[in-house]
Amino acid sequence: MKTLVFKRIFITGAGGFVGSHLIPALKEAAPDSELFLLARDHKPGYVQGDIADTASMDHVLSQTKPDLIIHLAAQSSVVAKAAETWKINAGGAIALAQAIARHAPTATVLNISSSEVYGHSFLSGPVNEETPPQPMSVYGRSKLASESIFSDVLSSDNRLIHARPFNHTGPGQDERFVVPSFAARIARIEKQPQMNPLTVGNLESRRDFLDVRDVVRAYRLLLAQADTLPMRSIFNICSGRSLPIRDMLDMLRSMAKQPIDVAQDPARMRASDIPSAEGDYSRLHQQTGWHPQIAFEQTLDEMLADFRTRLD
Ligand code: A2R
Repeated sequence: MKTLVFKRIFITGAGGFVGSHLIPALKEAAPDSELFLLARDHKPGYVQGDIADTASMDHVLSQTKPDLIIHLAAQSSVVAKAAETWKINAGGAIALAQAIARHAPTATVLNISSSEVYGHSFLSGPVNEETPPQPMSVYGRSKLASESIFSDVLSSDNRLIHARPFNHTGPGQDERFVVPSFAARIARIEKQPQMNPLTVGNLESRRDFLDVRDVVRAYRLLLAQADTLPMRSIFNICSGRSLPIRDMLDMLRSMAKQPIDVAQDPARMRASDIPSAEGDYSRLHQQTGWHPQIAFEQTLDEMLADFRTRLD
């Protein structure tokens, strides 16, 4: 894959789930570049800063002067408090965009948004980048706001790419999310059969699942071609098909070392506002040739193996 031309790369949210897969990929794609990894707390090897703090971002950007910013930091949980989600996702976009416009006015910016911006539009079928966003969650609304903030606040010489990844998962994701939640609990039942059955909520929703490593490869391909993109662009990153949560669970159950029973938990039963979320990634494919490469069975198998290892 093409080497990246950027020399000073600043990554927010570097210590999160996606960051843990992206940083090694960046080290390979840009072996001679300097990476500045932002973390909220003091940690060795990281630049400390609070994304939602204007002074903090101004200071950090004035010191690092990157030519590429990858903005992963977010309140990524859909169940977090509304004010906190707005503060980090929209407030963070303002603080970061302002600092970039001031200290890195010609840098390229990859803003990681979300498929959640489409919301209600999913009810009409697969969405592409021309589909009007109609977010139905605080998270989705805050991510859509972040897109507008970057577009408005950055300098016109900042090339800006908005990525809209769909549900991505893989080894290392924490149990707040549905796939690792099932995988982790199946690994526990294997160890402690008395924990059978697995309690579940609504399994009928369909989601467009991707392996995080395919998503990271899409980011890398977009960055490799950044100079050919318009100054403002948006890309869906998705598999192009939706899978019922029930099928995902059945795939995991078929990989388990013992029979896994399933019981519905009324406390977890919520009718989904979005019965099916499916995306169209034609634009990304036309631009970069990207297709998802990792079969979902492999993702699930590796996640189960990862939780088994952690339990050992
Ligand atoms: O809380 P920390 O120190 O672990 O850092 C998290 C970071 N973050 C912040 N960094 C600086 N200042 C803040 N106020 C702040 N709040 C959060 O964002 C963490 O490293 C990162 C989020 O990581 P995850 O929750 O694991 O998200 P994931 O799955 O890596 O998603 C990456 C992006 C996000 O924009 C999602 O909304 C999107 O992909 O799907």
